[in-house]
Amino acid sequence: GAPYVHLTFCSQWAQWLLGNVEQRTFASSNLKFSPAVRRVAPVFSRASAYGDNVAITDHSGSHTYRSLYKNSKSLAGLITKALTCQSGDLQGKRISFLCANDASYTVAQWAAWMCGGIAVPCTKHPPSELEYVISDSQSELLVAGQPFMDTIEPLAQKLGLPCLQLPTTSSLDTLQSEDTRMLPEENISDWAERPAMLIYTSGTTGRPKGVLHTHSSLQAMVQGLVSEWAWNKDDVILHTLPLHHVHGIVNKLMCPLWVGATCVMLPEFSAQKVWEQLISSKSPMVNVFMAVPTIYSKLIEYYDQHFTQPRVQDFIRAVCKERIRLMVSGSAALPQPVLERWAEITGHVLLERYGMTEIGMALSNPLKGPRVPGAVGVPLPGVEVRIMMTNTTNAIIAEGNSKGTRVKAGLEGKEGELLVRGSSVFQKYWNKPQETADTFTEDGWFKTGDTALYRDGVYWIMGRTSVDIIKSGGYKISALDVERHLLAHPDITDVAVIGAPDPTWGQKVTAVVQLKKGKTLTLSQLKAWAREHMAPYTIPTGLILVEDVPRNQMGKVNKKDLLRQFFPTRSD
Ligand code: MLC
Ligand code: AMP
Repeated sequence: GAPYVHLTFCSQWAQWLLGNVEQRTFASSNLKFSPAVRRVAPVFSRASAYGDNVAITDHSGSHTYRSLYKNSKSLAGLITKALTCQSGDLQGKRISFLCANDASYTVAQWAAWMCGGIAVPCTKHPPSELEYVISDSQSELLVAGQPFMDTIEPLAQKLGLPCLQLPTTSSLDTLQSEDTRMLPEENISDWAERPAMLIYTSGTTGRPKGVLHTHSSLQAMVQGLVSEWAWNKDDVILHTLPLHHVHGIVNKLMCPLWVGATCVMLPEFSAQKVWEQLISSKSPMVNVFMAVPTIYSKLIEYYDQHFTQPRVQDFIRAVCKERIRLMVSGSAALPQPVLERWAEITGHVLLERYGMTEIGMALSNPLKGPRVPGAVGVPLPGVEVRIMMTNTTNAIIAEGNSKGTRVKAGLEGKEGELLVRGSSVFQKYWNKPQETADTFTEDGWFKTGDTALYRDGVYWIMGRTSVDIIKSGGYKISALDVERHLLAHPDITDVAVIGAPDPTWGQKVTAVVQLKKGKTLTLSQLKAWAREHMAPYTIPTGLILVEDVPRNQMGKVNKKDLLRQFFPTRSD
């Protein structure tokens, strides 16, 4: 099987390395991956082949590929009309859209692409945060799905932008009665390098950055997963993730739509609804599921509370085992107790994989073959990875692709920064040339900021290199951005935000706060204030009041010390 081949390959490379002098660089080796030339075309161009197959089911019913396509095309016509674009090709103009987790989201996304625009997916954030995304992306038109017109319309007015309202999801077909003569997408053939989507992501510094993916990089992400995880038209995936990040957009929506499969969309995550869908015998029956570790924890919690009878437990295990072909975890480290309990409950060893907004999915455990608990497998097709020493020598510890990995002699198991290169890597941060340049090496490798190691034939993610990046519930959160928000609170003088370890959430956004003299603040008061200003998942769920936030002579907080002080581990 594959793991054996992989090991053999590694040992050959190890021998090669042992027999070579230190100065021989990897760059001069023969490891470069040359992906086959691909025809690039957006996912909607495949819809006609799937005609009346059900693409999406949501709260409003079923939506076929044909209806999604036609409705998107009509909306594309309306967009070009609203922007008085005679050619029908918006040439990369940004279209921001806010839709519920249902078929309207895909219609808005496809429409933006059909008229040559860049799709900017927004989510239910407070108006100030939405305004930031719309302004930063220099969007020229807004699309509001139901029920978000009340949120989007005032922003459109404030920013002087046209705004289109979608009909309710059950009446999306009424779009087709509009006069839409411009049918732009048929005139576009140069999809490959066309920019396709801006996804906003937090970094260590500043406000969230727009990550620009081209149609080519999106297609590379999709095709890598379709081939490795054997997506096919009979698959039915249950979708419960937010639609402004790659996990929800690419892995769980674009992949099924690429192959003509069905996506069952829930409006939001609910442990009860997910269990109902997983074991329901109503068609379409779910056979693929993907989620962040927090969701698996919450599903286990629900199971332990509600499915206490052995007969019910046997039934659940039998149904999951028989019907479901693939269950995936990603976006944050999967704790081993969660993996083990999930295997007991459902009979499925979760397939853990590693990815990032800027690169899509990079590393994955195998669909078939042993999945190593705690590891994230090996590179996906088309992805090259390196582990680099983070000290000044910048030496390569390991380098690999889907065919194998070689490790520098004596350095197996040594930690370093993970670098990624390949066709799924993003093009640039929107309007941020310096940040873009800083995040790539001179020879084009993307620096992930994750610490990794390679051991026993697989890669392991050991955490972030920066303490200022927090992962909670699978969301990436910038501690500095949270601090920036909290400093605007009238009673807060100083603050340091840390990610406290948490078994369910991965990390908890915890604010260490110094108040103005004579002021008091409770966590619930802080949360209530923050709801007006901050994205919900960035709001602190822990508050520690201190006399002074400890700062060194340079004015810096040592967050590792703070973490040790307030959340000591057994090794401290
Ligand atoms: C939130 N709460 C916490 C908490 N975080 N409590 C303790 N500790 C924490 N860390 C509280 C909230 O304040 C709230 O309380 C209550 O828990 C419910 O919060 P919620 O956010 O409404 O929870 P829920 O709706 O259940 O959502 C949980 C979730 C969601 C896991 C479904 O976080 C989610 O969808 N995460 C997925 C993110 C994602 O898609 N990431 C992918 C990024 S792409 P109160 O008091 O306010 O009710 C990427 C690349 C890749 O990473 O590799 O995939
Ligand atoms: P985002 O920027 O929101 O796309 O989040 C990407 C980050 O999530 C990565 O840089 C990792 O830190 C983290 N991540 C994703 N998958 C995993 C995983 N399987 N194990 C550990 N961390 C992960």
